[in-house]
Amino acid sequence: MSQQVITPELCEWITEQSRAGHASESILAAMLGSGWDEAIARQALARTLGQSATLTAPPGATPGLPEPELTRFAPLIDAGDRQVKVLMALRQPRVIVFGDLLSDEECDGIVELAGKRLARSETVATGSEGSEVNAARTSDGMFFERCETELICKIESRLATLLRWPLDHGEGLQVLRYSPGAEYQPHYDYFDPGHVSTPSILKRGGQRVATLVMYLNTPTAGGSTIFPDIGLDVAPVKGNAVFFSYDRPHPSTQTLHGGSPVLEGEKWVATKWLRQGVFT
Ligand code: PD2
Ligand code: ZN
Repeated sequence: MSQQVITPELCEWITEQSRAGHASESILAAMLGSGWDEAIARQALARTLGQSATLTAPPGATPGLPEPELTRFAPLIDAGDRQVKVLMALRQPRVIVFGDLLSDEECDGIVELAGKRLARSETVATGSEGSEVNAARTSDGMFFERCETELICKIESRLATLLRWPLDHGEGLQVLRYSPGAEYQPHYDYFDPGHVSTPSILKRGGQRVATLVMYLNTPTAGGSTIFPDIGLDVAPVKGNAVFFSYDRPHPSTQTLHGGSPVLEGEKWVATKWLRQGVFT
């Protein structure tokens, strides 16, 4: 097949298959058998049947979600090499604010390492594959490789213990620097199941299922992490972090969040995104 287009007839056929009781994976298999490109087929499924059609976990995915041990709600959690404070925990959506997750020296060490490699942040391109500079995200950023340095590796091991999620299910740490006026407008961190580039992104460990934003400094004013659906503002405080998880790539998770404009001083954060399976 050359130019493959998602027509109303195709969507109707998918709906019929689904009504007849075929699982989305079998419909996908039938489409691949007829010569459809996998990315387009998955997009057509997502568009017709909704996000749940593309929720299939990759082979070897860890069941459940990252989640710290909070059953006793002790004020401190043992994260292996550090006792981490629990400052706030919301069940639905799951949002937890941690205190003292990183020491001042660790924050300064990450800023020092990342500072030399910053470039204007990009987001997934709106209509095509790849990434692009976006007015909604006016920070500068960079990515570390997983376990790129001893410091990064030590922190990633701590996060794996704290969140009870394997280290190799995490993307490399992303560091962002916001100058005064910079912001990150509200968005979801999961990959949009209807976006053209999502099928290829999902090959590297499946969907994102949780986010941890760690604050590497305390801006003088502004820069809180906001959750508009639930009216929550998290103050950026050096060494603290906000964690949230999402069990499906859908707005009903209420995980819309953003970085409000920095009013005075700079804001530095390190973000760890966790995937369903091994991130390659
Ligand atoms: O810097 C933040 O507060 C922030 C807000 C929203 C970071 C992210 N998203 C992110 O890194 O995904
Ligand atoms: Zn985000």
